[in-house]
Amino acid sequence: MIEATARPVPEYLGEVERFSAHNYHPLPVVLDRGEGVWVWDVEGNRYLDMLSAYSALNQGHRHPEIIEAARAQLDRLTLTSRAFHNDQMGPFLAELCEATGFERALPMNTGAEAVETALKTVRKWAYEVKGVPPDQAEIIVCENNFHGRTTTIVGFSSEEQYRSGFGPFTPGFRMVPYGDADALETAIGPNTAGFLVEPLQGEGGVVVPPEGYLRRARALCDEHRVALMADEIQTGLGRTGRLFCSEWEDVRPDLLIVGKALGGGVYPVSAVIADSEFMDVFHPGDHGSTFGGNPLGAAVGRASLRVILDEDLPARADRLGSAFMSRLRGIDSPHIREVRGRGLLIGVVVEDSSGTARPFCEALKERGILAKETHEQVIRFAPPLVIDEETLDFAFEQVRDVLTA
Ligand code: PXG
Repeated sequence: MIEATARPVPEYLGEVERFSAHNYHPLPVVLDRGEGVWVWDVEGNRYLDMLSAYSALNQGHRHPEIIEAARAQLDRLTLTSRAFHNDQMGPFLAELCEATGFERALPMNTGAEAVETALKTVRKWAYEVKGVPPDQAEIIVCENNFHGRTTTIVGFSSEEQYRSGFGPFTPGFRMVPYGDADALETAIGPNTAGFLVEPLQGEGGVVVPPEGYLRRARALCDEHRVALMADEIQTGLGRTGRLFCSEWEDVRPDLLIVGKALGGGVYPVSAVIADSEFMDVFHPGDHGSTFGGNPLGAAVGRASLRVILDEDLPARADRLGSAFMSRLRGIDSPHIREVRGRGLLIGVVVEDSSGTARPFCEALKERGILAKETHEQVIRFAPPLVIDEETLDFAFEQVRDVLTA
């Protein structure tokens, strides 16, 4: 391996401060290597990655099979134009449909693009299939949602910071409280095209909706012919202890939106998956993406999906996550207000004098654990799903010591 010539940490931080837009506030750690659940900084310190790039690293850093698939594809063909076929996209989409039980899939790259694709699909379906009058389609979304950063998507965010300064926004969205099926029922009207929901809100602070919520939402969507869109970009592909979080309530959405871990931590790969009733609204030229379905992304997507299925990562997340969560619930600390989540997507709601979780994340970093607060007061623990018991024990001890110090 070629060792990078490491510079002092302040040089890296100063460079980013000087040349990067200031749209993030990262912990002051500079990483240069990763393997499995571990990452190393430029000084050679090792950390356990408990954030996993917001669940994009479910298979761990540089999973050998994914790296091998990427490498093999790099040596053959990386990008074609969608004006031609490539030999990877078809198998990728077939395997995705096979694994999820849907008829068709539309490949994109980032999560936000997949969400936008789902919104476009549902609007077009509303006009062409459901019969909503032109330009009248409405889409219902939830308070406290996170679906990405495009102007349309932040336009229906309830988070002031995500919206502020970015208007004017796309019309046609209506917001209801998350977890409240009665509010959803009230909001549905004759022009309602779709309902966009996270089966568990990740960015919103690891919020688990009340039992039965998704099932009732499914029933309401059926009753009123509304397309149910499940944003499983963060919750999908094993993270919550099921292949998809909607399975916790035996719900099959009309449109399944996936991203993040579909790229195995190697490459951005996302997709919207649905039956022909929805997907067949698209005709050549209606929608597209330069990179969506490219051979490198498709090869990486195939390997990423295969690893999740072959290693049964959903079952692993279920088993290890339940154990970790009950141990966290057993910590006697005045700082812990609540522990919540599913599988290996766990939020610890904390309270300290400063009112934020960041000091705890900084203390964890000193003990070799990388975690990040979401929504100021929630520490999210979401390690790669390939983590083992022993490493989780180590993580638990550090978390317990930091929260009881
Ligand atoms: N849906 C959900 C549920 C997500 O968590 C997206 C969509 C958007 O995916 P892309 O690939 O477009 O980022 C997410 C992303 C950030 C940030 O700083 C985003 C996420 C998590 C943490 C930070 O924008 N989740």
